[in-house]
Amino acid sequence: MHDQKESCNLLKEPRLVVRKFLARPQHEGLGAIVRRSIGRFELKYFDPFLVLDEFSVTAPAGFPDHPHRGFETVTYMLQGSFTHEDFEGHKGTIGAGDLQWMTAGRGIVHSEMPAAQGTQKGLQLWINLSSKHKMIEPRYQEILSKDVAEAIKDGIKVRVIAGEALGTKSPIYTRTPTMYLDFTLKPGAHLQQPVPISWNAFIYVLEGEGIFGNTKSSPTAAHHLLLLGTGDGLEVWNKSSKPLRFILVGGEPLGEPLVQFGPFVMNTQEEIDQTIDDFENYVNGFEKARHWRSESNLSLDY
Ligand code: FJE
Ligand code: FE
Repeated sequence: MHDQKESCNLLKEPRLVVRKFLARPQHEGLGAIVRRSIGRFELKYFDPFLVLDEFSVTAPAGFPDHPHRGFETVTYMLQGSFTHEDFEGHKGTIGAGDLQWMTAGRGIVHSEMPAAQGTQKGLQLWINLSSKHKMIEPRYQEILSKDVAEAIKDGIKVRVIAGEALGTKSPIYTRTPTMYLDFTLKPGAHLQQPVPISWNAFIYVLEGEGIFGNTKSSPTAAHHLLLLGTGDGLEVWNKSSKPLRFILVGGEPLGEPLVQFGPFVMNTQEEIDQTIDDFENYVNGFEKARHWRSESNLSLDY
């Protein structure tokens, strides 16, 4: 093998950027600020992804008691810490670099509130579940920062939240097949990352500036979402003088009808009506919501 670095092309058909969005700050929850990229008016759904929020929250703001049904939420902390509590008594705090992969399935009611002074920052991604999995038992997968799979090579660092990169695998089980990679590229670094050909995939830039898809394209800065076209993977260059950090997320599209009512995501209007009924009557997975309020909610003095 000679001159492998230049001539070895891992990808046959690199994906190009087909749409670009800047996620501007908006209010959500109770006084919280989110930059919503997927899930906003112009991009209601990017199958199987329902919402991508980059959140920035300072106490007493937060996301007090609310339900979910029919999808998964993935919370990945970037700064500070958050406490979550649910109606089954599941409670915990996640800090910078930690990850909570929550399969809401048939129903979760929980609160998500700041656990520290200052500003808590992170990403929350909502992944849809297929019709046959919407009513499964709720499940949590939690990984502390020190246990997140990492690999470093040729100026590239990757934290493997889900899927596989640079020969390193995540232990997370993704009910809807998903990959979620947190990349940091040093100045001058060049990445080639395979992505399954039939999957939808996007980039969200966290820090610095990168060239995505085509070496001649213009740089993209933080808080931008890039939707990728078809192909077998992604090429990225850091031609700047600062580190570049972004997430690459891909998922197998479900190709099913979708009816969403806030935090309930089902396939038909009948199922949404049923869900509202279940929630209001504390049945079919919402039994424990009847007498439950989170500690954070109880301590609010009103
Ligand atoms: C929610 C309003 C909400 N983005 N990012 C309505 F704010 C929420 C919600 C969140 C959320 C929570 C965290 Cl920790 C981070 C978020 C929205 O909790 F689920 C509905 N239905
Ligand atoms: Fe929630």
